[in-house]
Amino acid sequence: MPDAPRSMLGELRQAVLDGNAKEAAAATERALAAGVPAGTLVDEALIPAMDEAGRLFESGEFFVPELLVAARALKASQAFLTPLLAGGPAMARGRIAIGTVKGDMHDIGKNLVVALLQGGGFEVIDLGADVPPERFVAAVADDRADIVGLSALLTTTMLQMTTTVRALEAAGVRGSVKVIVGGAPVTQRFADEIGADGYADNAAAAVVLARRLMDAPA
Ligand code: B1M
Repeated sequence: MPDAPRSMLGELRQAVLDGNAKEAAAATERALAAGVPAGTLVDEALIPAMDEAGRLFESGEFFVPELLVAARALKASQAFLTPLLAGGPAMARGRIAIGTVKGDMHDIGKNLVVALLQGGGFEVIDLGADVPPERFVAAVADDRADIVGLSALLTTTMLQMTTTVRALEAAGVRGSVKVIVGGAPVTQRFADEIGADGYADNAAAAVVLARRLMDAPA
């Protein structure tokens, strides 16, 4: 990549880390105008910025307020990128209800998954963050979702994935829906243990997985 776009990625990364929403939006607009693809801005500026914020949090240099303003700056950038990422063909590949599980407020990664699923031709019901199991059940029973997507970023809230799968079983709708799971602490092994139909470790892989599950017999 030429030097100018590379330095633009650095500017965006820094604006997010500084929690400067105005500069994050401006840096995003500059980079897009210079032809840097939206996906590159996500992969090489936004995700590394949040990884760095996580490292600074662990080392005691960042506290929750710094994480919050960094997340707000990231969302200022994401507002420009989401329509570009979601701009794929509307092919109605299937209906996916997705949310971050109960007790978990982290929604940046989930929002990326939503954008790429929309770009991949899925109809997405975005349930938001801190979603109780009964809301996922209703998305299947009432809104007839083909797939339920569960995101979790905390080792503690991963357990809500188990609770949600059990709630789908108890409501008698587990057989009519595929369940996919993801989020930083989640693994394929955990997905297998809780009886999920699939695990994806990033947003692009979630789209591939959802397509594969829609093609598979129920
Ligand atoms: Co929090 N937080 N946080 N946090 N936070 C983490 C997750 C943590 C790892 C930081 C750390 O200690 N290093 C740590 C968790 C430790 C653990 O449980 N193992 C942590 C903690 C401890 C906490 C609090 C408890 C802090 C406190 O209050 N003392 C608190 C909990 C609040 C709650 O949820 N109840 C808390 C709060 C927050 C903020 C609100 C301040 C903010 C979130 C803002 C928001 O999301 N709106 C925040 C942030 C920003 C982070 C870090 C720094 C960044 C997370 C992020 O957005 N990553 C994070 C450290 C880190 O991850 N490096 C951290 C970027 C994002 C693109 O990646 O979400 O992993 P990710 O999504 C990826 C994949 O995982 C995957 O695709 C995405 C894109 O590729 N994916 C899926 C995600 N969902 C998927 C679903 C799928 C498939 C793939 O299918 C359905």
